[in-house]
Amino acid sequence: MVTRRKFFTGAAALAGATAVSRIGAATLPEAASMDSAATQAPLPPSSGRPYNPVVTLNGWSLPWRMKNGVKEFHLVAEPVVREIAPGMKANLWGYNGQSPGPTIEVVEGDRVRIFVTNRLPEETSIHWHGQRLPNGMDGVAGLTQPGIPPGKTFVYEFEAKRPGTFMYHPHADEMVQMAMGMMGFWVTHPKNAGFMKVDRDFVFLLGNYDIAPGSYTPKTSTMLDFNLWTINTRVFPGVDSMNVRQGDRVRIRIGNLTMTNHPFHLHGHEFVTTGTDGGWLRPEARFPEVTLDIGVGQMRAIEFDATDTGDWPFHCHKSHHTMNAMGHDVPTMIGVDQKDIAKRINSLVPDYMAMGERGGSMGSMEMPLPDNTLPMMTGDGPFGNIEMGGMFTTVKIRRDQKPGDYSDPGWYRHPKGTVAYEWTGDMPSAIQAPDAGRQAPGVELTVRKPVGHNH
Ligand SMILES: [Cu+2]
Repeated sequence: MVTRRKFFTGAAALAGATAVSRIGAATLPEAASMDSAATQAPLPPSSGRPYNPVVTLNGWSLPWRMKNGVKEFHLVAEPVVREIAPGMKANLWGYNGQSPGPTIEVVEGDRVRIFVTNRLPEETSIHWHGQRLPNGMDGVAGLTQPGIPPGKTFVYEFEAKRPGTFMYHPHADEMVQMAMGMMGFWVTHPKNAGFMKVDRDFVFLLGNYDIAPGSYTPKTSTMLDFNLWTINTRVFPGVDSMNVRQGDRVRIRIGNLTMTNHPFHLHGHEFVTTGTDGGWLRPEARFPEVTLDIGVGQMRAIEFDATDTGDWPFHCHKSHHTMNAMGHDVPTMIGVDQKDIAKRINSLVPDYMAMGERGGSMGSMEMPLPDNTLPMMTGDGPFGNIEMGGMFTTVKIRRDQKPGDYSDPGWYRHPKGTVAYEWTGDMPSAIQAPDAGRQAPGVELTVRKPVGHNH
């Protein structure tokens, strides 16, 4: 829920007070704050032009106030504690209580004023990624403005000229501040609320973190070897499902603020890309597909008709990105006979667990975990372990999901005779193929797959 924040707390109070009094405290809009990582209901506009609000997966939209025809928002850059998934919390930097920060929703043509208060221990700025605006509002510290010093509040003001999908993030000590979780979503709705209207409009940002198992704070100098791949700073099974009604036109908007690309794959349906960083695609420029690669710094909007009921995965197709920490340096053991090996190693190393051939699968490992970390592939489903983590979620399509109801309907109940089943009849007595994992006699070959991301 949105909570009222006591504006002046702790050590930042004095520094904050100086900056605020210069503007005049009465003119600062309240900075709403969120204390939950759960998906919040869409926020319908309380004033101004009408629009169809979006739903931020495991996030929320920032309320505003209208002042003399200007939409005023208040973002507070500050340290936050974000629950990555039940069982793991991270010390991050974010906005208004969470990482990512709240989604900002405005309408094409709106005059927008954003107050940004810096409660971080270093300078920051906000870049409004993708917007047309005066150069001095672009938020690049050193180039278009001085950095916002700790304790100070800066004001950004521009007209939301182009409808579409945007992001915001710092352009000051960028590697550190983005590695710590500072980012947010921005949607500029079209002036005509009927333009490309959909029944459900979901948004989320892709993020990456390097948090060693058992620790709470990301390593900020990591360039490529991240171990947590997040959907709005959550990993599966902490990512909420997108719950829709059969027949709905569904839009999903994704922004990529990680350091690599993510091919997102939808099961059971084809989608079309309808929006890019630069705006909306005309119908004749769209083509159907089931996987879309989303590059670094890009935003995409996809749409599909939710025709078939079920629990349909929507996930990054890089298998290391549907995994949580710790799974990245495990050697390949397929083809290696590990009979008795666990027992023998266990006499030297307690808790050793064999993997692959005649060992365990990653999802079935029950290793003792340090505090504050997650199993790397997990998630209890109706048929067992889902063996996923990271950038994985589902679109749940139900015949009886009410319009406007975003609550989780639970697992899909399959109609009789529509689930893969075990063959119990006779097996053919064909000649057995050689055991796939074994080497043919006389061939000497040792293959060891490289481990990690950057070798
Ligand atoms: Cu990915």
